[in-house]
Amino acid sequence: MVKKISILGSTGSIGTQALEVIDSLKDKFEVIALTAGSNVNLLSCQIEKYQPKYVSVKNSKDSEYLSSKHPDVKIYNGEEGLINIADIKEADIVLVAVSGKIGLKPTIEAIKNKKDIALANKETLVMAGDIIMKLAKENNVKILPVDSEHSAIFQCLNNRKDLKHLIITSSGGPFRTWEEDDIKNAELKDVLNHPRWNMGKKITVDSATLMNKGLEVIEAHHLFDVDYDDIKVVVHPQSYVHSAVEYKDGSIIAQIGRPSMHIPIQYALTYPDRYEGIETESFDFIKAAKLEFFEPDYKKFPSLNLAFEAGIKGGTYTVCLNAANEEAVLAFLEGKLRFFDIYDITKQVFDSYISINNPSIEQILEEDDKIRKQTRAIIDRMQAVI
Ligand code: MN3
Repeated sequence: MVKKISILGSTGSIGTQALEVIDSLKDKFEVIALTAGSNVNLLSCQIEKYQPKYVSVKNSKDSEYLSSKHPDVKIYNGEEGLINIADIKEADIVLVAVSGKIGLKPTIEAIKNKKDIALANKETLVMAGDIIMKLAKENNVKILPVDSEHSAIFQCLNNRKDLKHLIITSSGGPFRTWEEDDIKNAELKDVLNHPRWNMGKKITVDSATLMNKGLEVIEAHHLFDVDYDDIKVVVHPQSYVHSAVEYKDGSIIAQIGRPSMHIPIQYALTYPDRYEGIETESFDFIKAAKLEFFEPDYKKFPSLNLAFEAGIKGGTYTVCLNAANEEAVLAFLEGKLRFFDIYDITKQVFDSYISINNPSIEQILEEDDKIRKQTRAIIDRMQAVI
């Protein structure tokens, strides 16, 4: 059977790698829709190559341009365009690979339309995990994780009722072996020099603070319905063990492989089947030789603790964590903040935050807006002082 796929965010890191996976499995997929932000040139090339029926871009000027270039394709724009794409009846699966809160509403729409979701967007579960998982259950929709750690757990977890722990691995990021004082003064180029994974800039900064791991803990809590007390983070610099589950009887099942995003992306798209795709070279246990595991250093990387705290507190605390952190990361990428300010500002906003219990999607988005404004105001005041 050919699976019809819509890709939200086709020009980003996950989107382009998903299309590489699809290239290697041509007879398995038909690309029905593509969406992108503002990378119109790449999107136009993708339209030519994959001939989707539907496309959406961020602004109307770009959609007019693309319509003139590709008159046979229905081209939408804006947030509404993304919702229209999520609504397409023909699609079997929707890959949500946009980054940021823009992914939230289209994901909900696609779930309501009973489309399986390959989920690469972190914000969806961090901001609205309770709502999303409940909706998926009601609509009998599968949420297939794309992130390597969650894909690993998904592959290992065949017996939820006898689960004891989730073990989420972390490479430790670029500062694993650095001294605390050196980390405080780390520069952008040090931060962007991730040892194992090649990713977008925002997530690379999050990997350096270990906030990325914290957000992944929150995602795992929702995806697999596991208490925070039963989620352990283990630093594993080689990144071969992508995560593991421990059962009541003491058995631990881990998913192991070379660090490549193609494998988890492919599994989310082809689930429950497996095919020979791009990554044909086997993992070599002998060459790998050494697998190391360490306890995370919560003192050097306090963001990880803050994420656990937000998750345990629940409500809109995770919305606060996510929004404040993202604004601080963006300011760091713009050269407005030092590396350690990212945590300090996030913590400051978080500590003064009052959460809403059982929020609606509208409330979540309102809180997100409010927290971002507040965070930016703090950052601007710091600029004024400097
Ligand atoms: Mn990950």
